[in-house]
Amino acid sequence: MNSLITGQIQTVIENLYLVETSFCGSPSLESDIQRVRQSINLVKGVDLVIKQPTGRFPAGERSTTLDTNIHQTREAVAVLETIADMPTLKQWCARVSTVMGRATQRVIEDHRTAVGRQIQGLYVIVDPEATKGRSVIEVSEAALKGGANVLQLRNKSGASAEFLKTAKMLKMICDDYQRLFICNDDPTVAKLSNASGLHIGQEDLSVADVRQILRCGQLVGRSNNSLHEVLASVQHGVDYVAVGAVFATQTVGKGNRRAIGIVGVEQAKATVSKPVVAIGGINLENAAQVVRAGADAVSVISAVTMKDDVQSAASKLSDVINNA
Ligand code: TZP
Ligand code: MG
Repeated sequence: MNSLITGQIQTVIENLYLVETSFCGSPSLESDIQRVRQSINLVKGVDLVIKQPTGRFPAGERSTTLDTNIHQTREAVAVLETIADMPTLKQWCARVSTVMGRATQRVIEDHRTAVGRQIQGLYVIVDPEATKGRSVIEVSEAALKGGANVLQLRNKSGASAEFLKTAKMLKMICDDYQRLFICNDDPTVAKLSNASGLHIGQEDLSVADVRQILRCGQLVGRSNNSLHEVLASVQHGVDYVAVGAVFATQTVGKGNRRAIGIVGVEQAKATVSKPVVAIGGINLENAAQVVRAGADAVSVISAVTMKDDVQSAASKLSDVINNA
């Protein structure tokens, strides 16, 4: 066997080993990687002494290292597939590719779960129709200063070029504050602005459709007005569920939205493991009971963006939410 092939196999094996030892909490994937790595010894004509790197990575570096090692494994396999002419070696490459596909999927899911954990506390939606004539940027920045953890841009009437421009600015501002920026409705704007996620409603494109447009690490959240809708959203693979209207509201044309009440929040929280965002008619007076009902995040429009002092309103509300 020529030394180029031997070298590539060695690279694949070493990277497989690093991927395997970096995966914690996924025993089945770990053992599948180990099996495919060890099975190189069964490939006819391959006779090499496998040197194994030793040691695990510090926890903090694990995810970036894992990404790199998966990428390097896939690249080395691609080279090997091109230069190897032995059928059994080609079959081994195909098995490595399959396992690395699963590893990639797992890394993406872990990443979205970690970002999803930041869907908590005060979640402010900024809609140019509900800012009392002030700019979306000004209102958003005040909400962030006041303690909003998540900011969503909602724009039902503006042109998409303007929507994208504002989304890009808000993403930069949210990055400065280390908060999540979520884009409403439009997966293309969410993708181009590199938003942390996209929020869709029941009548928007499906979760599967928007995932085809979004970057793989971006979250998808969806609005739900019943437990049935919540379950369907989770089934379709959303990263968080919004439930509401909790209380009746007149904001942004939601006057006809059925009020699900505190019990609707409790039911959602008891049923799903994804973060639950409560929305609709929530204010300083009722926010604590919404949190006690299990909401991970409390989403509001008028209780923050329609107030004269947006920062102070956000600050008081986030205090209530965080202390509930
Ligand atoms: N979805 C369900 S209720 C609602 C949306 C967008 C409006 C929330 O606004 P407010 O002022 O917090 O009740
Ligand atoms: Mg929508």
